[in-house]
Amino acid sequence: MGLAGSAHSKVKHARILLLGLDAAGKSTVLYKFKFKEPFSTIPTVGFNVEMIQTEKHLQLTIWDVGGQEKMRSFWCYYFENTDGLVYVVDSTNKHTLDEAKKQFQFILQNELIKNVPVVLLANKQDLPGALNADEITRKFNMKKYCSDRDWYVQPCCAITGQGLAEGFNKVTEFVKRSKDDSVRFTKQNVTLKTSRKM
Ligand SMILES: Nc1nc2c(ncn2[C@@H]2O[C@H](COP(=O)(O)OP(=O)(O)OP(=O)(O)O)[C@@H](O)[C@H]2O)c(=O)[nH]1
Ligand SMILES: [Mg+2]
Repeated sequence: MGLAGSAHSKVKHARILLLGLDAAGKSTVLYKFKFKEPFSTIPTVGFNVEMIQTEKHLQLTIWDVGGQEKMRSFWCYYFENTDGLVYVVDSTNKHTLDEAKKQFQFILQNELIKNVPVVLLANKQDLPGALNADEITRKFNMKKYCSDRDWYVQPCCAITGQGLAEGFNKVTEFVKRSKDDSVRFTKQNVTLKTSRKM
């Protein structure tokens, strides 16, 4: 895990995976955040990918993978080298929340996603009956299932764009922190190895 960058550019790149069940609002999130304009979507077959610069020196490559049932078995092919996971849920749909939780926990168990920071977007907050961030946190058992990583639950509305900047700022902060930690860890390892030789 880490940020990629070229020797000639100061801009680092992080790979962000945008997952969630079909109709959770992933593509609406992606295009509203990128273009700041209303966007009408169709169900994603395969994936969409967009690059968005969230900071002067950091570019996120965001992979939005279709969430229909037949697509979910392909999610794992996108896991490698992921720096941050953004998981989108339809906070109003009581019928699909259990399945959304099951799929979420299944993703977290994958070795390739181990320790990858998570932002859960509690989407569709504009609709009546939407569970709020606290309710989603409890429903998804975040404290237990994300105890090995940075995590955050951000309420949002992909139609108006409310909450999206906050959600992606959080993932940016987490990714940068995990990069700093991995550099520190590498340096520590080098020091340990060097001191063992002496
Ligand atoms: N009211 C409301 N509708 C939303 C919101 N976000 C998305 N939608 C609607 O939800 C529907 C599905 O949105 P998509 O972005 O296509 O969902 P998706 O998660 O990309 O779905 P797949 O591509 O099938 O995995 C669309 O009709 C959107 O307009 C929201 O915050 N509020
Ligand atoms: Mg889509």
